[in-house]
Amino acid sequence: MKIYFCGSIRGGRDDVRLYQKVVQKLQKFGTVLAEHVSSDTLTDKGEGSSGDRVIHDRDLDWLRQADAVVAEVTQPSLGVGYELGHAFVLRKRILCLFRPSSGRTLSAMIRGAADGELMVVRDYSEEHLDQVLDQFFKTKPDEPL
Ligand code: 6K6
Repeated sequence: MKIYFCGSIRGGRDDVRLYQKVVQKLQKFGTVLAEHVSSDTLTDKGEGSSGDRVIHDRDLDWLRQADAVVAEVTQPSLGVGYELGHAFVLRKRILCLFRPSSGRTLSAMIRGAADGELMVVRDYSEEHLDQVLDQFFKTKPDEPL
């Protein structure tokens, strides 16, 4: 199973420690694409040796290859929203993880897209991460969560 992970880069790196935790836990379920999102050294400038076009094309290519997409959506990010829109149109299985304890309100365009089957939005707290991931990956797309 290939899992594409999305998390904020230029939207802000406040949650990078949590992204590392999510990516580490996702490795139990398959190969994680876009592991660099959890990189310690990557700042909110999101600069690498390659240009933005190369990053965009490579990430979309990985997204197309993925069987499932997991996004930590608490920190708002244009890039994550864009990736989720693509994943939705490609009919990928999507899990969006949102922490209400942040005091934020998730975009209606993400929460409103959830159907509980292909696109799932889970409000969670960090201590329940294992349960939320176990439940998503053990459930088949046509079984309600
Ligand atoms: C170089 C080395 C590591 O990272 C870089 C350069 N930046 C990016 N590399 C890879 N993916 C990126 C980069 N910038 C954005 N993305 C993609 O968009 C990721 O897959 C994230 O899920 C999402 C973050 O978007 P912004 O708008 O928060 O940057």
